[in-house]
This record gives sequence, C-alpha cells and structure tokens, in this order.
Amino acid sequence: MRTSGVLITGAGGEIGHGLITALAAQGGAQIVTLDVRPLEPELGKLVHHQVIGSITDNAGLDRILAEFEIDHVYHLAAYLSTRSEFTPVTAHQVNVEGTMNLLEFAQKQGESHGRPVIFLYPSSIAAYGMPDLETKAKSGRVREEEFNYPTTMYGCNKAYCEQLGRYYTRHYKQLAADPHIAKVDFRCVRFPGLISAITVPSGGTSDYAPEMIHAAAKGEPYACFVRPDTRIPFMAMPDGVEALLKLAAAPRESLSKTAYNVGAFNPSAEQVRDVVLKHFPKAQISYKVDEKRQGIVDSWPADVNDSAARADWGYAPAYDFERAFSEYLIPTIRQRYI
Ligand code: AKB
Repeated sequence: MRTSGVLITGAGGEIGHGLITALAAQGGAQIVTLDVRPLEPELGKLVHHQVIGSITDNAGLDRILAEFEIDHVYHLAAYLSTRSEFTPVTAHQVNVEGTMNLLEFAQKQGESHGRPVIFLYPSSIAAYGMPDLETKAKSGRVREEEFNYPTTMYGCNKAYCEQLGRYYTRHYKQLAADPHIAKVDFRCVRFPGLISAITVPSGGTSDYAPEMIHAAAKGEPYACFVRPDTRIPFMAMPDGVEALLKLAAAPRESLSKTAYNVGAFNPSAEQVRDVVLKHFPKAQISYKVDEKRQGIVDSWPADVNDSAARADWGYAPAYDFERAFSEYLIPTIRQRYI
C-alpha cells in the first residue's frame, strides 16, 4: 500500500508540535518537515525526513518535490501579529510569498502524481477588523463574511492568502484549455488564540493568556499587556490540531466555505487571571497595558460563529474554558515546571 506523504512547514512551532505527535500516533503517513531550525530530538524521531530551510527559498521545496509524493500540506510557517508589526515587509515575504511558494509546490505535486493535494492553512481571527469596542460588544459571535477589514500586516496576509487558496482551488489558470488543471484542494480554519501546555508562544498578540499561565507555573511575576475586560476567543491546542485533522479528512463536497471559524471559549483577561490564581494562589499577576497591542486585540472579535464548521465537517471542541484549564493546561504545565 502506497504511504501518503505529508509536508508540514513551520513544524517546530506551537501547532507543529501537536500535529506531528497526532499524525505519528495515527500512523500511515510519511511525515516530511520544513523549518528554519532542526526539530527538537523527541519530535524529530517522529518524522520521516527533515528539510532545514525557509519557505521563501524554493530550493528546499524543489528537493522535496523531487524526492517525495506529497498528498497533504499543513502550511503552519508564519510570522505572528506582533512580530509582523515590527517587520511588515519581512512578514509579507514570509506570510504571503512563502504561502505562494507552497501553493505552487502543491500544484506541481498534484500535476506530477495526478492526485489533488489537500492544503491545510491556519488563518486567524486577525483576518477580522472590528471598527470599535461598541461594535465588538454588540456583534458577539461574528460570521466569516463579516468585518473582513484586518488592521495588522499579519491579518492582511492571512486574509489575502485565504483568497489565494480559493483562487488555486476554484479558479486556477481559468483560461487554460484543460478544465482539470487545478490540483490544490485548499482548506482553512480561522484560529482564535491557541493555548498550548507544551510550548510558549512568541510574536503573537493573544500571547497574554498562555504567558500568564506559564509565568504562574514558573513562579514568575507577570504584567498582562491588555486590560482586564479584554475579550477574544481562545482554544486549547489539542482542539486546534484535531480541527486541522478533521478538516483534512472531510469529503471535498461537504465543504461550503474556503475559510471556517472555529471557536471554543472566550474568557476576559480577568477571567483567565482568576482561574490561574485559583490554581496558583501565590502567582503575582498585574496589568501593564500596552495601548498599541491593546488596539490590535480590540480589533479582533469577542467571539466567532462556527456553525458552518460544525455543520460541514463536524467540528466540535473537546475543551471548554473550565476543562481546558483543569484537565489539560494546569496539570500539564504544572508537570513541565516541577
Ligand atoms: C497572534 O496572536 O498573532 C496569533 C493569532 C491570534 O493568530 N496567536
């Protein structure tokens, strides 16, 4: 039986950790990774082949094209929102030109082995832009078609790449004689803030919640950079990984959208602080608001309507706010820093 090849970019990142572990446990896939750094040894053991390189440089992708038959691409590599604001041009090169390279790679793979290549893309709530706090409070659970006016370079990159993916899947080279020329089957979720018990985030703006938890577990004081009433949706990492795997496995004909909202829980920063203090009573968690980063988070929705994901491919998060902390985050993080 032919082993299906899976390519994961940004494999050493937060989602990559959980995805590699889950795919290796599932078995039946030859995991090939592309990242600028070697994977941690424990993670490296679970993959078939590592390519060290950047998605902005096609050399690594050409090598993978020549050596492996890839049926699934999980394109995780990206600069996150805060980091992208400090280097917007580099963010565009990595987030957009890098994604173009991967879409072209997937198209060429499909042309060479003749099968569609399923392309999973983690977009973000950053693709939204709420005009003001009043509208944010009134709008509640936003739908995919609403408030698509991102205010950050990262958000613009994600929104544009969603459109690129839709082009490669539905309109690629539409003037060509061959009607079956498109080989990319692009599928995308707009992730909320993801919280992992295994890794600490870097370069994002939803990082205040995971940073607060990890600091408390380490016994370090933490100054939260957003106001206590700040509210955006979050999700436990295992649900994020499960969402990608479930969307990848869904029959193409059941998908009515290119990009899907996926929600789980949306506590205020104060509610996160309260649950952290419940588990780490000695934790010193204060507030030192960074008005500019606050502005970014205020432009993101308070919650998302994910009824389409639930209807089309059975998305159903296992962790609500309570369970995410009591059964996943706190026990695992506590273990990590003992
Ligand atoms: C970020 O904060 O940049 C990311 C995101 C919400 O997409 N975690």
